[in-house]
Amino acid sequence: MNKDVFKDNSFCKMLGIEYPVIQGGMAWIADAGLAAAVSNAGGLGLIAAMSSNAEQLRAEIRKAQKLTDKPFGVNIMLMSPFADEVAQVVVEEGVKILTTGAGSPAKYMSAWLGAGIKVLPVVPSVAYAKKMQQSGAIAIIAEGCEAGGHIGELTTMALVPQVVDAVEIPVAAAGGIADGRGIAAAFMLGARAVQIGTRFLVARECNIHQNYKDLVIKAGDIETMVTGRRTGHPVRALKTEFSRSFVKIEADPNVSNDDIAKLGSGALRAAAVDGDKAKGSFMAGQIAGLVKKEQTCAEMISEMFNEFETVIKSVKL
Ligand code: TUI
Repeated sequence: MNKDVFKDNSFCKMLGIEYPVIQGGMAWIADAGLAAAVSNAGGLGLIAAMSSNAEQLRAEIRKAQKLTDKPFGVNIMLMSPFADEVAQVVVEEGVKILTTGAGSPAKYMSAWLGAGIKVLPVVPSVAYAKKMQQSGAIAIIAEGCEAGGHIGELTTMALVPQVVDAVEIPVAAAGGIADGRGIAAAFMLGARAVQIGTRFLVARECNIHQNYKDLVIKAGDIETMVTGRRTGHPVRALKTEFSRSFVKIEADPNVSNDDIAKLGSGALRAAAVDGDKAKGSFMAGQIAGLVKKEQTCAEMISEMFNEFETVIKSVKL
C-alpha cells in the first residue's frame, strides 16, 4: 500500500513507525525475535516482560537492539512478581516505549516519564483510560474482551468509542482484530491504531510450541472460553482439556481461591513452551477462528494494510 497513507497518523508520528499496528505484549510468548520482526516490518514490536526477571529482560532488550534499528518497546504485566525490578531495568536500558497491562502503572509513571519513556497503558474501561491520561500516558490502548489473555468486561465495539470520547490522547483498539476489515472497523470507532496479538501467535518468527500454533490455526469461532472469573482475573484461552476442567473446579465451592490460583500459575508457560494440552492455558482471542495460516510478520502486516486500503475504498452504503 502507499506508505503516505499514514504520514499524518498520530501513532506513526509519535512512535516512529510506518504502520499503525502494535504487537500484543503476550506473556511467555513475545520475545526479542518476535518484537524485532514486527518492528522490522514497520509496526511496533514488543518484548513481554512478564516471564522475565530483571537480568533476563535486560538480555532480551539487548538482543532486540541487535536485531532491529527500528523502534520497539516492552510490555510490563503489572501482576508479575518481577514488575518492580523490570520497571527499573527498562529505564536503565534506555527503552523508549512501554505498554502496560493487568493493573495500574501509576506508581512507576514518574520514573518512566522522567526518563523520557512513552507509556501506552492497556485499559479495559473508561475510568482507567481517564486515570492513565491524567498520569501522563501518551496514548491509550483500549482492549475489549474478545482479546486473549487477561480481559475486562466490555467488547471492543462498545469500549473503543467510549474511550475515544473520554480522553484527548490518541486511542488504539485491541481485541478481535486480525485483518484489514478489523483495522478499518477500529478506525471507524475513532481509534488511530490497532493492537494485534492472536494473529502474531502464528507468525513464523513467533517462537512458541507448534501445538499452540496448530490449536490457533484449527480453532473455529466459538473455540475460546473464559477461566478465572471467580478469582477476579478472567482469562480468555482456547477450549482445551485444561480450560474445561478449570471452570468445573472453579464452580466447586469446596475448592479455595488459593487452590484455583495455584492451578492457573504456570499454565501459560506450559502452553507456550511445552505445548502441554493437559496443563497449558493456550491464551488466544475470539478472532482465532479467522487466523488460518503461518506467515512472516512482514507478510501479515502488508496483507492486513492492503486489505485495509481496499476495504475503506469500497465501503458499500
Ligand atoms: O494484560 C492483558 N492481558 C494479559 S496479561 C497476561 S499474563 C497472565 N497470566 C496468567 C494469569 C493472568 C494473566 C495475559 N494476558 N491485557 C491488558 C489488560 N489490562 N486487560 C485488562 C487489563 C486491566 C485490568 C485491570 C488493566 C487495569 C486493571 O486495573 C485493575 C486494578 O485494580 O488495578
